[in-house]
Amino acid sequence: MSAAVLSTPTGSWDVERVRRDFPVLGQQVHGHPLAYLDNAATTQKPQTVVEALDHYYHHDNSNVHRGVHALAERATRDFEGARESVRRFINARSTREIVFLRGTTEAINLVASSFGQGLREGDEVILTAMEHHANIVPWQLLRERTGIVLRVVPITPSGELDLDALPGLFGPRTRLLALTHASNALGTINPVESIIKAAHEHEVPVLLDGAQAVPHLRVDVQALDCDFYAFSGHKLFGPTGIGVLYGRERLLEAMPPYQGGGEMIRTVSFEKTTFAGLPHRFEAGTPDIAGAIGLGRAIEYLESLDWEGAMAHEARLLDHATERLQAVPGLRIIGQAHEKVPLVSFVMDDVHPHDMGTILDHRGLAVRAGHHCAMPVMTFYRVPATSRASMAFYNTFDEIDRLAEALRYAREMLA
Ligand code: C6P
Repeated sequence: MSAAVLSTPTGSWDVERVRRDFPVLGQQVHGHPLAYLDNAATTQKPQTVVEALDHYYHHDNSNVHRGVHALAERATRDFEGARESVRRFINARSTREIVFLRGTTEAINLVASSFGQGLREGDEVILTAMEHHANIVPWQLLRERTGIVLRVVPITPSGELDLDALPGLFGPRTRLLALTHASNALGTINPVESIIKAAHEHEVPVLLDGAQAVPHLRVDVQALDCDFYAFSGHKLFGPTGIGVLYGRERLLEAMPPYQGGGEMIRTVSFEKTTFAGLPHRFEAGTPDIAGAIGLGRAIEYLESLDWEGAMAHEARLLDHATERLQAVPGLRIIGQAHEKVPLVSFVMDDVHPHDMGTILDHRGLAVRAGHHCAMPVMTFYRVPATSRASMAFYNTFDEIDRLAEALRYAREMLA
């Protein structure tokens, strides 16, 4: 993360105090203290989130929007309260623009399926070469159904978007630009403000995949002026199974429902069904009530932190990790963008990332090995997989030092 993203240069982030909020971090793995460096896959949950889930199931468990009894009213109040927390967190104009779904994947599928119904053969959608499969495959499925054309912004060897190529990709049939705010495989933070501006000059709406951005950056959908923003609760210190699609109200209003069922209707007869208003029209069936409440609590927890201090700490962790890992013989960092979220993807000569992951695990270091659901990125760098250490504000410099030392050991063992 560069200084441009941060407003405090140093700060006094009390990492030990914050770690006490996450009891899971205190455990030993294979006889070593756990160093959890797989935060891009999923983040750990603070105690307060676990307590919110526990409280909900102990006291308030009920379906929402249906009952008139006390439990149903409490569940509905807290579920809708969580929606308001999400709205505030990303500064959406209205809770009508906040759709609860299972995660980023479902949010993008919703847009591809519903917004996609308005697309015709020959219409174009622009993606980038650094997308997660969640922002590729739904568009390919739409292509199979409708005959749309996909255009792809290439990437440069440093792992940044080749923005010189972007103007040439807009055309009279461009209907949407869908790109990641931050790459899960490279860490790159894309300059989305200028990209959105360029797209809007062509009257093209923009969807941002925010799965890796929301845990690390302040996201303000009005300031960004994006049209859709998708993210997952579990990467934001909340539960799995809950995610969010932000959609500009005018666009959501014009989109047909995604799934049919209860909750999303106003009236049903065999002749005709009318649909509920936003956002319920896109939330068919019983939602993940506990998950939404847990996400709301995660957001309240984040709001209680010194966010600038957290970001400054993450930036220092990234600098430290980059420096220490670069010094490991035979190690190559994949993704050296100027602006990055705190993750380092790397390969080591003659060592398969999966073997690497196993060695690290035996030293209590949790990293991810694989293609990270970003196979086009792997193809670009001509590697089958990478190892990836991804950090959060509760990680320590000592954990990074342990990682660097274990990598040297792994090289001696395996290379
Ligand atoms: N990336 C990772 O280890 P879901 O699974 O719906 O919560 O999120 C999908 C997704 C979409 N976009 C990006 C940029 C992502 O990083 C992810 C999830 C995890 O990198 C699991 S593959």
